[in-house]
Amino acid sequence: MDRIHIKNLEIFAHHGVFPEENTLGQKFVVSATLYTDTSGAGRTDDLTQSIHYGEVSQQIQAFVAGHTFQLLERVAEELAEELLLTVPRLEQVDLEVKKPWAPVGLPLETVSVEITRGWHTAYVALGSNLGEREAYLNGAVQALRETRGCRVEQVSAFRDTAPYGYTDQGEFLNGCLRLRTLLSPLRLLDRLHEIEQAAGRERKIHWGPRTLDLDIVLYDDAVIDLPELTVPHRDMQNRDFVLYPLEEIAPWVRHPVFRKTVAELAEELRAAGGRAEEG
Ligand code: A4P
Ligand code: MG
Repeated sequence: MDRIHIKNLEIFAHHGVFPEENTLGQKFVVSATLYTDTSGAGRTDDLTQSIHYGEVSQQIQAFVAGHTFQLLERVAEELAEELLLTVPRLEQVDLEVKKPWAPVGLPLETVSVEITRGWHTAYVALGSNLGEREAYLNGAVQALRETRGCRVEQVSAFRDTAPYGYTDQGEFLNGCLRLRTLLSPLRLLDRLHEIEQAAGRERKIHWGPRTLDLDIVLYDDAVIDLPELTVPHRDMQNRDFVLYPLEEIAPWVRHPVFRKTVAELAEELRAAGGRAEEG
């Protein structure tokens, strides 16, 4: 993607772990690379189709001078989030925060922290088969809309589905949504668990009845294999109640392991009779 650079912006501010740093202050030097599509502005000469580096420089200055944190890591993290939440068209940012006068007691040129943060696209499957099922699913969509760093872009229709796996339970209502998010996969999972808890979710029977189940189906092209998180969802290719709503909002998205589109996976499942057992 195209990039706009702001290099070595000097800012007097008060970050540091020593109390003297917080009172006296010192020089910080910030560099930012802003990722955005500049081609529209490139063709039209219209600044509103790009990012105004002057305004962003002012914003960086005001933010870094206007807060007091202990760690450079925190300065960088908070500043990246502020920029990504407020600067239109900003997809990703690389930030380096340098502290040339860091009180290290040795003749070094500078210390710095450098991070990359950006917007990601995740697909979340929603399910409920207890109580007011539709209200639980709508509540989850609303909770995600209200989550800082989350933008719900599209929600599929909700459909009734027969229980899969443990079949001695009521019908499910299932759907799927597309999310733009600043949250990492594990932070998104934590947030989904919080929303499930708030909906009165109790974990009793594996695959058993639940007021609300929220699963991360896809997260960018990420392939994640951790004890607490598997992405893409390990069984999505066998689940009509995941694939069909997903197909409605993202038929062209490609499974990063099978290298097939969602529409292709859905077609294969239909050809196999609509539902397979866990593979
Ligand atoms: N976990 C791992 N990967 C993920 C992921 N991609 N997204 C971990 C979300 N969580 C993930 O899940 C257990 C643990 O899986 C989580 O703590 C998380 O760390 P859980 O929701 O606590 O327990 P569960 O739901 O009973 O087990 P499981 O295996 O997640 O069940 P599923 O796969 O969610 O299936 N039939 C129909 N028609 N519709 C349904 O929605 N859902 C299920 C539950 C069964 N049958 C169904 C439906
Ligand atoms: Mg689950």
